[in-house]
Amino acid sequence: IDLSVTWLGQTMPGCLYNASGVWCREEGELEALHASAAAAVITKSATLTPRDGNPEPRYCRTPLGSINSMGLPNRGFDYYLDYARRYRYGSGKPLFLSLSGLSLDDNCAMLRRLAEEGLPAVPEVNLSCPNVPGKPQLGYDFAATAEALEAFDAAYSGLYGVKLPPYFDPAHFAAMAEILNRHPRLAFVTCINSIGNGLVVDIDSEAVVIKPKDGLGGLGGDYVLPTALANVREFFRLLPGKDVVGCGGVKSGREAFMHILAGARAVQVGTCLYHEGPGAFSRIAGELAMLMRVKGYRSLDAFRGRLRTL
Ligand code: RRO
Repeated sequence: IDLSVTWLGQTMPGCLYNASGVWCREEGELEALHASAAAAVITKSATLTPRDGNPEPRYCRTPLGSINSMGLPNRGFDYYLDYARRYRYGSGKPLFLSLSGLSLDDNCAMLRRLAEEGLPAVPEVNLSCPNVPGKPQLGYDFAATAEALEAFDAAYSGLYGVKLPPYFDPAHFAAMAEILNRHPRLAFVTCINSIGNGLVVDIDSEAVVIKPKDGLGGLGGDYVLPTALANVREFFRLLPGKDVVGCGGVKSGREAFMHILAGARAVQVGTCLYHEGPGAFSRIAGELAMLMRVKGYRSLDAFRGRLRTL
């Protein structure tokens, strides 16, 4: 069974890697991902300067997944750029740098720095952080997203991707796709970031479970799988010539299979990785390979996007 994926001009050894934010803030974590069965590595969303993030508790596991309001804690762009300079690209595992500037100027400054260095690392610009108080998710503002993509094109000369928030209406899928399709060097979209501003309530304490924003936070895990699949499917159909990276609710080979059937080129693992650690990648890859064997599929190309309708 062949789980390799060819995209962005290279072939990576599998289809699974981490969702940005999980197990990727520190060099030691990134190296553990690189040493694991993950097929690629993406760094924690970077801002121009380091941030401590929101007050704790800011992450909570729940029976159906997770809620977080981390608030973009990260070591700052220079730390991840330095890691990218030293990364072992020869392993065949691509390195993605997630960028989440607090302004359009900050995002463009980071993209220009990356372009100057000429590194093979690929940017995934985060248009969908739900957790910085006072900063709305850019991906929900279509005019601002259109303006941002024009500026990214001017700042960066290579292929890049964006991390999108979940959308919930066909009119929004169509409007965002029309904007994204104006940009040939936008090579991929990652669907989805957490479902923003959910609220988890604990009955015993009669309280919220995380401190920032009076308990509101981004949902991940089982809660988000159907929403993630819908976003992967719709953008797969609406963005011909671009790749869709599936992210949301993957905890076994079964959900990875669903994402690929919906059209995903590669699949990211967030909440499950947070709870299980990098050993999750070999387990999920093994389960996916077993499911493919049972179904008679020998490569991901044999079923990618071939979801049937009734
Ligand atoms: O750091 C966070 O709070 C965070 C970010 Br930047 C994001 O994009 N998605 C998320 O669930 N949390």
